[in-house]
Amino acid sequence: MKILFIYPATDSQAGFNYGVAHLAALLKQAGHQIGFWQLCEELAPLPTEEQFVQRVTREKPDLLAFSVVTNQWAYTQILARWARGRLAVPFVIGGVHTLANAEEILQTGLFDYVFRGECEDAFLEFVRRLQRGESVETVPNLAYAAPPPPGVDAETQRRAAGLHVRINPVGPLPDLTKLPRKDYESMDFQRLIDAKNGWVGLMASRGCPFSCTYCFNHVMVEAYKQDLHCSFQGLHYIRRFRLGQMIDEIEYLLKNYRDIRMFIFDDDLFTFDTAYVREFCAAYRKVTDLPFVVNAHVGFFDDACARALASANCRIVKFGVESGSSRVRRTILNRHMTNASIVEAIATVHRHGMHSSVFIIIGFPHEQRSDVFDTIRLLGQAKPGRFRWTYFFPFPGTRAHEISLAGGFVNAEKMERLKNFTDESCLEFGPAHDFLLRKIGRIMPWFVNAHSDLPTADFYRAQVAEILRMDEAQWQQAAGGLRDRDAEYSRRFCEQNLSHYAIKYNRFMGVISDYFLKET
Ligand code: B12
Ligand code: SF4
Repeated sequence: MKILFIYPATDSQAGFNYGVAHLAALLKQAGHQIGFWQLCEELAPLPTEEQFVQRVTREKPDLLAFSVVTNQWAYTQILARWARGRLAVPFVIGGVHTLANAEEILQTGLFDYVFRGECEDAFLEFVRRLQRGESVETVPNLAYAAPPPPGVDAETQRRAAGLHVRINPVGPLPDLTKLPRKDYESMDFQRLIDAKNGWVGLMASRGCPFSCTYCFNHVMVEAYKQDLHCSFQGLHYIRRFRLGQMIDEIEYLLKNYRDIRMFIFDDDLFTFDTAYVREFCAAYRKVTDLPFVVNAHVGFFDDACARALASANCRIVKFGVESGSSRVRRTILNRHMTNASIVEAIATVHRHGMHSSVFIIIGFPHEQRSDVFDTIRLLGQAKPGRFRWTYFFPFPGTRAHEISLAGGFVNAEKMERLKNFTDESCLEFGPAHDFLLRKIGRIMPWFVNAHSDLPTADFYRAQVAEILRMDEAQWQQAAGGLRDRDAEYSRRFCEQNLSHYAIKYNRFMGVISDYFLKET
């Protein structure tokens, strides 16, 4: 069979879809053909309706298979609507969005089959059964609409009473050590490497031991525990690829693709096991000296771990900090760590000569003005190499979504419309806090500089005071020019060799000048 994967990624950075690359590898191994189309402006202009329909019909797939995260759901429906009725093959959808939304997806009538969770085993079985003309009804992880009663067509039933949906339990999580290498060939991988300036993503593990309220991990764990009737331990949620698999993959990439400059390990928690980190780093050093990036956790990071990473040329260690308010972390996010441990983890990275990067979110439900300034003060004190900030976006199905709804913070229209979390918040707090968030969200590095002991702090304190004094009309006039002003101030301070954070690489990243001056 030919399976054409559609990966909508509009208004988003170009990224590698590991999930589909794994599915594709297994399907190919079983003799199927793969097509893959990533719809992302960074790679090519988005197609018109005619162009979309032409290409999907020209490829003559037997299955159209969408891979979807929540912020692509609105666009995915448009694509499916364009193709529906003009391509007489089953429409299948999988990806993180489906886990908590299978019923809603099926009720649109746009998809025949929904897959939930990690689908390596289940999707292969589904395709096998389809090919043999067997019933797919009992395939694990599958959700579908039951056939309407005789004499009623599905569309009539959907409009009248809603489809009757069946959601099968998920099967056990796939054993990563048995998976073949990802299918890079079908993903037009060189184009992705070039679009990402030589940065190549990898994952050495899946799963995370934490259950932060805004993250998909607790949704996955709950669904799997419920369907498989097991405990967290029994689930074996945290799984790793064999070291040999990882090293083979790195060697394969270096041999078959050009211009790779950096590996990024996208594991939720690369530093979960220090012994593994040491082992990995020793093996990595033997095959390449290319720099790499990992995600760590303040609670799983120490001197030994940092030393091992630095010895293998790890360049950047990333931490999810999210908020500098311990109240918000504890009561809204279910993240238990102290500000002192965050400062120490960042200092450890720097002591070992690496660059630190932290994720920051503003606009949490029940957030006060003082919480946002706690975050800014923490950044000013810890001085990470860079910080990436976004507005909070509570994904449906997560506890954070329930908290946001119960508090009456959600603007449903914005939630449906927003494809990224950097332009505006989909929560509403009242005019004063909303206005503050818009100001900080536009030019966060100035606030951090102003709350630091950097030599430029006084200058930025004056700029921040001016911004905080502005009323709506003054803000409207000034906001559009702030990023240019930031670049101009930064140029001036760089000439004088004075440390400061400035917006760099993308419009929601603050980077310390000591780092980007070395890079140029
Ligand atoms: C790497 C990564 C990225 C990469 C690549 C994205 C990608 N699709 O691979 C980049 C950096 C580009 C990225 C960007 C974003 N990401 Co991201 N990302 C991840 C991360 C860390 C790993 C994804 C992964 O590969 N997992 C492992 C694979 C095996 O799982 P999988 O992709 O879910 O695929 C399996 C199943 O879903 C299923 N499946 C998937 N597709 C299909 C299709 C079919 C037909 C079938 C049958 C099954 C199926 O089978 C797969 C194999 O088991 C996850 C967190 C995580 N640990 O999963 C977040 C995550 C997916 N990202 C998230 C978010 C929010 C984003 C951004 C919106 C961030 C932003 N602010 O811009 C963007 C949106 C990207 C877009 N497409 O628009 C959220 C999504 C939440 C949600 N409800 O949608 C996640 C879950 C993180 C989180 N903590 O909640 N991301
Ligand atoms: S630590 Fe990170 S990956 Fe793990 S549950 Fe929390 S947000 Fe998700």
